[in-house]
Formats: sequence, C-alpha cells, structure tokens
Amino acid sequence: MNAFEERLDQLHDAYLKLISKPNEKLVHNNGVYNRYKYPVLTAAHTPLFWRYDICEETNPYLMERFGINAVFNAGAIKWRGKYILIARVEGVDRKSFFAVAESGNGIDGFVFWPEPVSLPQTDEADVNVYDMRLTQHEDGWIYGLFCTERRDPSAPATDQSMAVAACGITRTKDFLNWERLPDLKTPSPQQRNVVLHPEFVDGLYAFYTRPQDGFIEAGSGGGIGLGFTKSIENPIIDDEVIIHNKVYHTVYEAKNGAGPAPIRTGKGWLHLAHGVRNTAAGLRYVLYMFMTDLNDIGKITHCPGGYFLAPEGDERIGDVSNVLFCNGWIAEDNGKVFIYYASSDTRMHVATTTIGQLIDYVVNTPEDGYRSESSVQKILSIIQKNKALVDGKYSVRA
Ligand code: M1P
Repeated sequence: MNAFEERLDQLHDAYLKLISKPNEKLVHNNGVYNRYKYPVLTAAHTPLFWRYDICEETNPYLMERFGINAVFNAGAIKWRGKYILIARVEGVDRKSFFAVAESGNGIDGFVFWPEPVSLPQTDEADVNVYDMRLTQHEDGWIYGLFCTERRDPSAPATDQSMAVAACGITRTKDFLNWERLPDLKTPSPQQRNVVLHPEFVDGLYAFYTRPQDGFIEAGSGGGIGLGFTKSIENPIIDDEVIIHNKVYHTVYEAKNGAGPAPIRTGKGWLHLAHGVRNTAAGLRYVLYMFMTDLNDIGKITHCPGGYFLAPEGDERIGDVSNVLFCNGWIAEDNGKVFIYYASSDTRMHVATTTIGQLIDYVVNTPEDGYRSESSVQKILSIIQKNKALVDGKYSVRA
C-alpha cells in the first residue's frame, strides 16, 4: 500500500468511526429535556466523496478539493421510519446549500445521503440559501421554506455586504425531487425565518413570518408575524400581523423568529422560537417557547418567561459564538420529541423530551414579569408553597 492509499484508508476509517460513534444522554436537572454528549452532525460528517478527489493521478497529495466549514440549522422530519435532517451545509467559500442526513434512532448514526440537494432556481438565481423549515402540510406535500439571499440591487459598488433576504419555497415527496415555487411576497422589504403552518386555516395557507427593515437589523420590523395566502403557487401575503413582538429587557429584546413548524397538542400549538439580545460580546441567541390557541393560531395562550435552551459549554464557541438556533424538531406518536438545534452556527445537536413535559413547561412556567421585583415575588410564592409541604423535612438551604 503506498502513502496515498494509506492516507485514504486513514481518512475513511476516521469517517466511519465518527458516524458510528454512539451518543450518550446527559443528565440535566431542570427536568424539561436531556441534552446529548456529542453533536449529531458536524462538518466532518460530510462524505469524503464530496470533499476529496480520490484519484491519485489528479490529486497526488490527497488534498481536500472542496472544504466544508460547518453543518448547522437543520430542518427535521420523521419519514418512512427514519429521522431525517435537512442541514445547512456551508462550504469554506461561505456558500450554504442543503443536504439530507438520516438516522435510525434520531440521536446518533446520522449519515448524509450521497449527494447534496440540487435546488431548482427561480428566474432570479439564489446567491446563498439556508435554514430550511420542513412542514408536512395537510395538502399532501412536504414543504421546505428557506432563506434565499441576493445582493441588494440598490447597493453601491463600494458596499459588497448589503443583501436582501427573502423566503424561498420548495416542495417534495421524497427529498430527491424538489419543485421550486415562487418566493413569498410580503409587505416587508426583507424576510427570514418564515415557517409554513401544517394545516389550512379557513382554506388558506398560513405562514409565520419575520418582517425586518434591514438584512441584519430587524429595525422597526421584527417580531413573529402571521399572514395568509390563498395560493401556494403564487404566494402573496397582503397583511402581516405580529403575534409575538420584541420586548425590552427580555431574551427577545433585539429580534426573534419562529423555529420549526408548530406541533399540535391537545392543549394548543407548541412553538419553539429564537430570541436575540445584544451584549457587549455581541448578539446572544437563545431558544424560547410559547403556545397558541387551537382555534385561533394568532392568539398566544402561554409564554414562559426567559429561555428554554441556551448555549452551554462547547456550544458557546463557533463561527458565530453564543448562538443556539433551531429550525427542526420531530414529535412522535408515542409523545417523544427530538429537538434538533445548532450551536454557534457550527454544528447540530439533539435534545430529547416529551409532549407531556413540553406542555407542562409551557403552561406552568411563570411568564416574564418584566421587572426584577416580579421575579422575586415568583420565587417567594414557590418558597411559600414548599414550606407548607415539607414540614421541616429539608433544611432551609435546600
Ligand atoms: O448567526 C445567527 C443566526 O442569524 C440569523 O438569524 P436571524 O435572522 O434571526 O438573525 C440567520 O442567519 C441564522 O441562520 C443564523 O444562525
């Protein structure tokens, strides 16, 4: 075996070891969910065939010919018994694209399908695409809504960073063949984090939106909006109503955005979203939850105060540090829920919980009181209740 073949074998062995590494559930004391020790997808999970030309003649050093920088912000769905993630894969050239990975148990063993998704284009070609939300709609299609980004046509030549973000729409039945529909039109100049509701509402398609003035800043826009359109083939929203706004001194002070498509439960629709605030160290993205009314999806019935999931340990570090982002979760018929979240725009993780735990969390966690004094009052009421129960069994320091 020559040096080239030896190196190829080593690369292959390391890849096989990575994709077959069992994950380990971590104990978490908050009782709401469990994290897992290892990320479920990273740049190193992408197939060697994507990155290396394995012909000794044309690639004698066996160099990476196409480097992958990160794998994150994946949409999720259970399909034909498999846990499917459609990840945002970002090359070292900063362009993202989509690729499907599957696992038999949802917590480890995720393997990418052999080829990334070849996304059909509209008349206006995408420059960068990312963050696909999958919705199994009651019309029979699986929709993928994503952000399509293009250079702002009004940008002066001296500014090569001004962009316009819009909601691209594609649909599939097998994740191999994708039909591209026109981009969503809304009253807002920019859109990101748009999500399709899984059911018709009065015969209309319902979209959760995130209007924003600029590419980065939500500006006078922001908040999670709700809008309706009659046709998905010509999707136009005339009115966007904000159902959950930015609020001063909360975890969604600077901006927020819908996560994956909501989950229907007996108590209401469960939503997972991200909230952003600014700090001296830059933006901090955390995940929070709320519930909407089954008969009025624009009405929030419960919203626990604070974050549900925030960056912890190694999750804090990455290309864009201090970020958790989620656009994919899977709820099974047995009540188990798999939350697929990305850390710091770099890698994908899973957390597991149940519908029962999420409902309890959303319904019984106190809402944000918007003032320090209100936080103290909430703690005092918990203490009072506990005191009445324990009758001296636990020490006051418990
Ligand atoms: O870098 C953090 C996130 O920033 C954007 O989210 P939002 O539109 O809410 O600011 C997105 O680009 C997202 O992909 C990214 O993870």
